[in-house]
Amino acid sequence: MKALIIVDMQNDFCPGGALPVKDGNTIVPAINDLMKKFDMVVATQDWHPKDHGSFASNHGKKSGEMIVINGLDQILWPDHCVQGTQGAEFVKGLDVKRIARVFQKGMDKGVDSYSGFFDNGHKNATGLGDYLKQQKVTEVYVVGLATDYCVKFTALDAVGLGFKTFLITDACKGVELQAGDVARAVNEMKLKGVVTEGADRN
Ligand code: VGL
Ligand code: ZN
Repeated sequence: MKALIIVDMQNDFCPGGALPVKDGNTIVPAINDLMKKFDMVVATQDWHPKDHGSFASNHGKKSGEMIVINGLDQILWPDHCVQGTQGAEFVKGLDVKRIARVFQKGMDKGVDSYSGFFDNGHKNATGLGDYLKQQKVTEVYVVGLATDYCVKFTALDAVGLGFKTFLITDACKGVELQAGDVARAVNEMKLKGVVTEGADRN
């Protein structure tokens, strides 16, 4: 069984949002088309409390600065995807009725959670891995936002959990804080066993 994992297709990661990924909204049609080809579609949702430790505003610092939280390096971000806000909602036009289950992440203010499977300290699981295994999923296809953060860590954890893992490159977009971040993320995923392909695969 194959599953499509849609990562963080939320208003705050799209143009006009709090942490916008350039052209983030433009992959919605490609993702909607892909959903029709999968029997199993799941999604992740970044879902932070207002006092989340990844928010620069909670430390009197600027976004982009680095700090250490509970022993883990943390890039500080603008406030984004606050639980229950419009910015945390799935982006308009996404065919949400095809999503079987949504896995929320980033609720613990003391640790960020880029991957849809585990927090950044790999201490707590969201339930996504167990769910996919219960559903007899062996192959996962990862799409969404952002290639160089949540998509990357979701794909790497999928490999670590033993799923055959594909990245559909033209249904992802990256933050690109530093020029080249997306290319580096894709290379790292490939080196660690993720197979990359285009959305026109069949
Ligand atoms: C993300 C930064 C902070 C992402 C989430 O979805 O890639 N990036 N929180
Ligand atoms: Zn976040």
